[in-house]
Parts: sequence; structure tokens; C-alpha cells
Amino acid sequence: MGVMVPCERILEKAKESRADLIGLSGLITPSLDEMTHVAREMERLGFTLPLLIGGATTSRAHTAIKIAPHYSQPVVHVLDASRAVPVTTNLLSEESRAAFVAQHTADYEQLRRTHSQPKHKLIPIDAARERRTPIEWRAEDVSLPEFTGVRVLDDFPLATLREYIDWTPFFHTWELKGVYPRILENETYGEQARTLFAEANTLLDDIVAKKLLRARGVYAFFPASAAGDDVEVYADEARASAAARFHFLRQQTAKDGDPLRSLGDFVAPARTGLRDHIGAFAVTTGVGLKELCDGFRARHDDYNAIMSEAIADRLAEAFAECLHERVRREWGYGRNENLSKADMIREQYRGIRPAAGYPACPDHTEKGTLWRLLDVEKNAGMILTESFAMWPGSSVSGLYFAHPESRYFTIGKIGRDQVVDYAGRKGMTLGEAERWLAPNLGYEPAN
Ligand code: B12
Repeated sequence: MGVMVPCERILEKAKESRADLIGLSGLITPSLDEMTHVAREMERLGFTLPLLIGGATTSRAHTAIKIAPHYSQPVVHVLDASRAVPVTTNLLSEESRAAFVAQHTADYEQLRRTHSQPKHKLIPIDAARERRTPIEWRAEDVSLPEFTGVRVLDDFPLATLREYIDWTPFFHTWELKGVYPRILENETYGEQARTLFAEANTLLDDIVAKKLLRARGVYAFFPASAAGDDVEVYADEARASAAARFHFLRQQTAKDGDPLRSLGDFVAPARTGLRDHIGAFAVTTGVGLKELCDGFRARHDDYNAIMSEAIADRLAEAFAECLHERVRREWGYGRNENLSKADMIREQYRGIRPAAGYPACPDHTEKGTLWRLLDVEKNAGMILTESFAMWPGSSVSGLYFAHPESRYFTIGKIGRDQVVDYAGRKGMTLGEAERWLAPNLGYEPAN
């Protein structure tokens, strides 16, 4: 039915079309909550249809623990689209349904039991802070960007972005697992990959020539300093008062001796006397995508509609990569960089660009701060939905960290002590913070 479709419309459509079952797909964490809401609504309204769950952020455990208990009919996680056929066949067949549901219910019950036993040994947050990333703050590691403040990029050339596309995930969209360009020579599905690649490039030629999509973006450098696990952002170099604060979490589990990292570790604290900065960006290549897809669908050409979406998503990532390269130059430290596109895809450069929702900063609500600072809605026409998804869908936003020691990591499970502290820093209630951080909680919240 599309993306970000409200629950009522899904349920109405199911009734109207006398559906045999309902399937929900979730890309980012906030959709997980929405799925629980749909399950609750189905129970409240007396639905009897099975509910299937899939998508990048979903899991069997989450389905069993968080969604299934709200609906008295079968709720089944389907790991891979190809598994949808045997699952639906079982659920819809009079002969096999009872046995399938009984086995499924027993499996999920077992999963719930296993997960109810705490197994993460969490280091108290105060002790974790003592084990922050060890960085010796030196002036030569802190570069000065060419400018501070916000810059807008409207109608960025698609022909340039095309050069930055990482094609590997494109093939994943089509269920072909392999690394580009090797995948084109794969014994089993090389031919299929070559056909897809050629057709994608023909469509891309058209998109570029006729400007069927428009790339819009906004980015900025701000004076900044670390304040505990957070980063304070100043409106100007006078650094008189903070214009905003990005909030970060810290790891509370690690192998012996490893640092317990937070993104806040990668910006110089004010006490070092160093004038450090942070960068931020939001880019989209989804402007015009709906019209393009609607056109194909009106001609019953679903293949090219899906192809257009896959290309727009690739262009969005390419825009993020291309802008990051420009930012490294403008920040100074990347001026002499000389990387091939393949090296860039392998992230062989200094600095990182974590995005809210990625493992190092799983809290999607931080996008709110970025939107305000960069006035993303006005400058790039991108909006944030209630659940902090970005519209248009083919969009990426995040932060830039420049220190040579900055790196990607996974926050993993965190303790109640940190969540209480974090909620206080964010001005949220504990319950709100627990809702947004649900996949990271290393304990059972009170409700
Ligand atoms: C492609 C991609 C994007 C693209 C496109 C997204 C889109 N429009 O679909 C772009 C570049 C735009 C993007 C952006 C973002 N992304 Co992204 N993205 C991915 C990526 C690499 C692949 C997802 C994908 O499309 N896979 C291909 C499809 C076919 O596979 P799938 O979704 O897993 O679905 C399969 C099965 O699950 C099943 N299935 C799926 N749905 C259903 C439903 C039913 C009923 C059934 C039966 C089966 C089924 O069938 C599929 C085929 O087998 C994942 C990482 C990953 N490897 O999964 C991150 C990922 C989903 N993204 C992530 C994030 C955080 C974001 C951003 C928020 C980052 C940011 N701040 O900018 C934005 C959000 C965009 C928005 N509009 O709000 C996180 C989500 C984590 C989280 N906990 O929330 C991930 C997991 C990356 C990560 N490791 O952190 N992303």
C-alpha cells in the first residue's frame, strides 16, 4: 500500500478487499511500535486474520515479545520474502494450519522464556564514563572548517551523484546477495545481475537527462564542544551560549579493557581550550519520485516503479557520500585526500557520518535537533513524520565527526541508570525515553 500508511487505512483496505492476511514491513525502529499498535487495533476490532511481520529492523524475538502478545491470532515473523510463500500456504490451508499454529505458538513461547532471563552484564554508567575512548587532545588533530553556519544545495547534479553510487545494496533490493562488481560475473546469477544493472542504468540515463528526480540538501559546520556524553553546539565562534545540544548514549557492555564509547568522545571538551566543530547534513533525492512511480504504476509497470525507488535510494546514499567528500575538503583535513570511489565506499577516509538510528546513535528523536539547526524543512523540503521517519523516503541525515580517532561502533544494551540520566538530559519522562530506546534496553521497563 506504500510507506508510512496509517493503521486505519491498512485495516479498512484489508476489510474492503477481503484480505486473507495482513503483512507489515518495518524499516526503522519507530515502525516497530507502529506494528504493535496495529496488532492491538486488530485485537480491539475483532480481526481474525493472521499478521505477518518483515523488514530490516524486525526480528523473531521482537515479534514474539512485543507484537504477538497483543493479538490473539497468529503473528509470524518472516525473515525473507521468499519464506512468505510457505508461511502463507500453511496459514491458509485447512489441513496444515492447526499444526503450523501450534508449533509456531510453542516456538514463540520458548523465545519469550529465553529472553525473559537477563543475560547482559552492564557496567554502571559512572564506571563506563571512566572508560571513555582514550583521546589525547592535540591541536594538530582538530581542523578548522572554511566556514561555519548552514549551506543549501538545491538541484544538485544527478550526473555527479551517479558516480558515487554503491551498487552492492541495489542488488540486495532484488534479492541478489553479492558484492558489486564481482556479482556481475557470478556463476549462478551473474546474468540476472547484468540484466538488472543494464536496465537500472538505462532508467538512470533517463532520470538524469530529463531531471525526473531532484536532489536537495543542506549541511553545516558549527562550533562545538563535548559536555559529558553530549555535544554542545554554538551559533557562532564567540561560543557564548549553546544553540543546541546533541545527546549521545554510551556503551555499557564491552570486552575486558576495551573502551566504552560514546559519539561525544570524538569532540574536544571545552576544558582542552581547542576550538572544535561538528558537521551536520540532510539530503534527499526523492523529490519527484512519487510522480515517477505513479506514472509507471498507472501503466501497470511495477517493475520500473520498484526500479525507480531502488535508484532513488542509491542516489540518496550517493549524495551523502559525495557531500561527505566535499565536507572533508572544506574542513581542511581532507584536502589532500586522493581516494578512488571504491575506497570511499570502504570508508578509507578520516572521520565518520553517523545517522540517527544507526547503531552508534540509535535515538531517532535526535533528528528533531538537526531539523531545527539546519531548518531542513525550509532549506531542503524534507519533513519528519511523528515517528521521526523522513519524507521523501529516499533521504539520509546525520552528523559529521572529524577527529582521526572517530569511528563507528554499536551502543548495544544499556542500563536503567543511563536511561534515567539520558531522559533527564533530553527533558523526557523515563517512559518516553524507554519507548524510543526500546531495542537497546538491557532491562525490562516498568511498563
Ligand atoms: C536501503 C537502506 C536505506 C535506503 C532506503 C530506505 C527505503 N526507502 O526503503 C536509504 C538510503 C534511503 C535509507 C535511509 C535511512 N536508513 Co536505512 N537502510 C537501508 C538498508 C541498507 C537496507 C534495507 C533494505 O531496503 N533492504 C532490502 C530489502 C528488500 O530487505 P528488507 O527490508 O530486510 O526486507 C526483506 C525481508 O525483511 C522481507 N520483508 C520485508 N518486509 C516484509 C513484510 C512482510 C509482510 C514479509 C512477509 C516479508 C518482508 O522481505 C525482504 C526481502 O527478503 C538497511 C540495512 C540492512 N542491511 O538491512 C538500512 C537500515 C534499515 N537503515 C537504517 C536507518 C537508521 C536509516 C535512516 C534513519 C538513517 C538516517 N538517519 O538518515 C534513514 C531513514 C530514511 C527515512 N526515510 O526515514 C537502519 C535502521 C535501524 C533502526 N534500528 O532503526 C538500518 C537497519 C541500518 C543500520 N544497520 O543501522 N536506508
